[in-house]
Amino acid sequence: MEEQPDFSHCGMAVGSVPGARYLPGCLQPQDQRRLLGELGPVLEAAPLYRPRMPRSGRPFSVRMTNCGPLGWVSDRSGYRYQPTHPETGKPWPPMPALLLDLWAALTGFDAAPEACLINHYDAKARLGLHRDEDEEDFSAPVLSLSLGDTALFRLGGLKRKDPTRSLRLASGDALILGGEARLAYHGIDRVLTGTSELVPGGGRINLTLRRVSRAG
Ligand code: MD3
Ligand code: FE
Repeated sequence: MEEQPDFSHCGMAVGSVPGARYLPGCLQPQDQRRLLGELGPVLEAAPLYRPRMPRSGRPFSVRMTNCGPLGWVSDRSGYRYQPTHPETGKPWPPMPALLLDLWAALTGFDAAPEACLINHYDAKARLGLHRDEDEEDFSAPVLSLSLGDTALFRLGGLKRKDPTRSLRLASGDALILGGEARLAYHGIDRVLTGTSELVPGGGRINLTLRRVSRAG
């Protein structure tokens, strides 16, 4: 395999728990366009759909899809990872090589990500405060990449009632959640529409790369 640059030491600490690293402007506009271009065929093979909340069946305001061997889904029966798209029944498309390279370069983690959740936010979309805890392995970090409109992101602590801080996630920003921050509460309060021209039709796309099963 080709030698990858190592950025795994970069990024500024954010929030009250150690292990969260924020890399504003990590992706240059040209990299952002390239990444969006690689998402085109992914979104064609695995269209964005609207998940539903467990039990209530209430629809999410965010539309989602996945790439990689596993995808995160939510429906009336709960949250889980599965190898197929819930509406097409087809396997999730593979993760673009660029994403695998960014994971290696930014996290330095020695096993490949298994799931890339693709979230699409329009003007009305929000994501309530939650923890990412449906994975089997919390020793791997989570990598988030933002494209398009800026989001008001909230990062808290390990308990729901811990103080939170607000951060603007703009197009090209990366966030790495490792260590204790892996289980920190977080959410998207809202998206500032019209702040980017990148995504056709407007809005924000967030990519969340995760390991699901125990590595090695
Ligand atoms: C902090 N997505 O898909 S990304 C999610 O912008 C999710 O779409 C948001 O939260 C989005 O689960 C936030 C930033 C993020 C991702 C994972 C985290 C922050 C995190 C895991 C632990 C702590
Ligand atoms: Fe999350």
